[in-house]
Amino acid sequence: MAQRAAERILEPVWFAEALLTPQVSIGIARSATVAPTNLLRCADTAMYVAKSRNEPVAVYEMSMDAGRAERLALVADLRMALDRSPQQFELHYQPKVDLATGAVVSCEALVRWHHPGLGTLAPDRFIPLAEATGLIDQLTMHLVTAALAECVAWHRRGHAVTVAVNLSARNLSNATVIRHIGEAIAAAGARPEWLILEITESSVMQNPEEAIAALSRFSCLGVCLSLDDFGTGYSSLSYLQRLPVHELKIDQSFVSTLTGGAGSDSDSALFRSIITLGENLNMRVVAEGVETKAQLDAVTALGCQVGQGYLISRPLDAPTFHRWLDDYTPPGGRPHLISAVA
Ligand code: G
Ligand code: G
Ligand code: MN
Repeated sequence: MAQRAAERILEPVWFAEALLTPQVSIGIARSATVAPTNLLRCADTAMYVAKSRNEPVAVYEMSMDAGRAERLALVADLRMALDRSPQQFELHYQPKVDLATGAVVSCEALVRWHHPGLGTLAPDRFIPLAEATGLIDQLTMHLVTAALAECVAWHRRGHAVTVAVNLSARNLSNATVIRHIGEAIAAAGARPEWLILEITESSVMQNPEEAIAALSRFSCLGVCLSLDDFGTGYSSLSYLQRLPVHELKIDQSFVSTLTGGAGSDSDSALFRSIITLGENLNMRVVAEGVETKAQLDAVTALGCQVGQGYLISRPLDAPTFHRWLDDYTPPGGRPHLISAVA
């Protein structure tokens, strides 16, 4: 029955001139194997397993509870770390350079969690949990404060480098986050335009009207807004025009297909179109995930203004990034960065 229901739900439907393809996950628990008071909880667990397996239906088994217990323990640790030892969350910084001059203009702050028992966890291990439990607001506010403190230190050392922090879709629906960020900028002695907030295109498009309203309030603070993973989130172009966004970050999947020989293939046609779109909407265009010299030359030749990626540097911890900035050879000393425009 569940299979049949799933097949029916998965059929595409027309709605307001758009063809929608629904997704469905069904969890089943059977009273033969589960106590009546636990039926709903176990069906819920099975439903999440179905989701994670990308299958429409899953039937509860006892082994599924192992993952659930682990998840609950991690949420408890997350809550505790945020309240008592936020220093467990560490930001790494990855530079973004001006492609015409080679100058470092900004960097993206990327969080890691040094978990006391599990070692260092990447963001995809705990950001989704923080989002699902509402802890993401507290985490984001902590990280913005930490990133601003670093940014002020770079400016004191003579490096005019801005800092970008990633926001989750959920952060947009909490007015407290906006107020806190305004206060954090003032408390750090930073200028609002030193802070860039990155939000993925797909999370903006989850609820564009709400996103436009929230981003407008952020924009009033004077911070810079950046549309992350651009090209993968199916933006409606009319919304894009209304978004108070200053920067488009072209998703790295577009950059990785550029193999040099710019202008010859359809990949660079897409890339060029996004750059033209950015120009016409008065947005700065950043290429993410630049890994090779050929990609760097290609994105520069295609008119992209800013580049970020392993070729320039991997994300670095704060002291290493500080030294990297001090040692970075100024433009001209990095001819490979400007070869493509010469
Ligand atoms: O850091 P990594 O290099 O593995 O980043 C993986 C993903 O995690 C990226 O898509 C990045 O946007 C996201 N991410 C990293 N740090 C943060 C953060 O502080 N907040 C949110 N919401 N996402 C983050
Ligand atoms: O989604 P977001 O754009 O915030 O993600 C940044 C992510 O991309 C981080 O996980 C970061 O470590 C990763 N990243 C940064 N530069 C490169 C690169 O040159 N190549 C690849 N494959 N990943 C990169
Ligand atoms: Mn990002």
